[in-house]
Amino acid sequence: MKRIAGTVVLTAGLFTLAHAQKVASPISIGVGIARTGNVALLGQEQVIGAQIAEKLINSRGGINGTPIKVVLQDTGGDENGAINAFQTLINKDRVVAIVGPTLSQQAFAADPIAERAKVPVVGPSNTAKGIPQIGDYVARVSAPVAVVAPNAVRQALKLDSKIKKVAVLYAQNDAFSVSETGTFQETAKAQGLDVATVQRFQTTDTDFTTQVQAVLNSGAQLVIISGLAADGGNLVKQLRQLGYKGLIVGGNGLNTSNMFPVCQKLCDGVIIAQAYSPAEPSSINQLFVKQYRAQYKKDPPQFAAQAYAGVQVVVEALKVIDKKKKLATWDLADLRVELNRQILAGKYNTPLGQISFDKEGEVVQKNFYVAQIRMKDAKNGTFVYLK
Ligand code: 1QQ
Repeated sequence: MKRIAGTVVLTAGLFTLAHAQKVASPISIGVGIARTGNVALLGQEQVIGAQIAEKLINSRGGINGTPIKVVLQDTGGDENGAINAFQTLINKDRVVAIVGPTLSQQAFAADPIAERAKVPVVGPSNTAKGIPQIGDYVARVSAPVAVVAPNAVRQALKLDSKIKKVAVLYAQNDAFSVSETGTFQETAKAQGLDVATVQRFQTTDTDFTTQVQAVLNSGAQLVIISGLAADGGNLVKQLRQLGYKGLIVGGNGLNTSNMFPVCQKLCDGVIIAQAYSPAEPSSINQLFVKQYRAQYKKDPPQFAAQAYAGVQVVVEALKVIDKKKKLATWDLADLRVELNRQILAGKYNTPLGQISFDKEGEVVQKNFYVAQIRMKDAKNGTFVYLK
């Protein structure tokens, strides 16, 4: 309580509505991803995926006739940004669930906020080990690096069976990169390769001369990078500029054409495993591809497809709940709890193919792929899917 000019003024907090909050139409689904900073190189594709989902789902009747609204909050690239975005989505926007954040590094900080508030989180791109185990309310549609990343190494060996020595580099300040390099190093050893050097860097680094020199000195015939798009792109560029000629495997953080302006023509040849293929024949994927192509004149990338799948999973779970008891009659807190249960129980035909979740919220997905970057010129390139 404050006293102003002799009058008692109650602080705003005391006026907070004590009665339960109902669920409003349109149904608000939170999307908390990076729209600014370097991590937006990855997050931009997620915004597109979520927006296409909103449009397509509403054009097909929303949730049994009730439209959805995708509420975007920018997480920026760090933990605090993700925590703030999650708090806004939960308390101010009052979303039923959150699709986000962009990085595992952010998920380990922000997901516990949603967990405590009992708000379901569907990770659209968090691939580090341990994400679903953050809590009961945390699931992901992004297959873990432990499953996805080995495919890229096996593909590199298919392209060049003479590879014996590999150099591994990773961003030591990023949880996903640390997790992914663990998988890459185990895979290399399991394939009988000699890990000749392991080099560390920061996602904020721009100069990689020391690391590249170590790679060149090691005599590596394959370089494997776990980092994010800006640092990863610069590292690829400097490897080539300083004379490295062998194959390069990039991890999931390099999995975007938004890296092309960084390494330009020198991006050519980078091999990256994929949890999505535009060629996936399901009708929902073909619809998604059509929408994406109509707007962007190219095939959709993995991060857009995964964000689409994240929104879709929430919507389909809501449809099931709504059929039993109309969403408008639910208490928001109760609906969030029921929605979490239903998300984990369902099977979904998504652009990623058919997916479901195990009881911890880990995605169960069948098909994985490997693509190689092909640059036409300094600006334009494509991800060519390999057999
Ligand atoms: C993670 C990732 C990122 C590179 C995706 C954007 O896989 O942080 O888990």
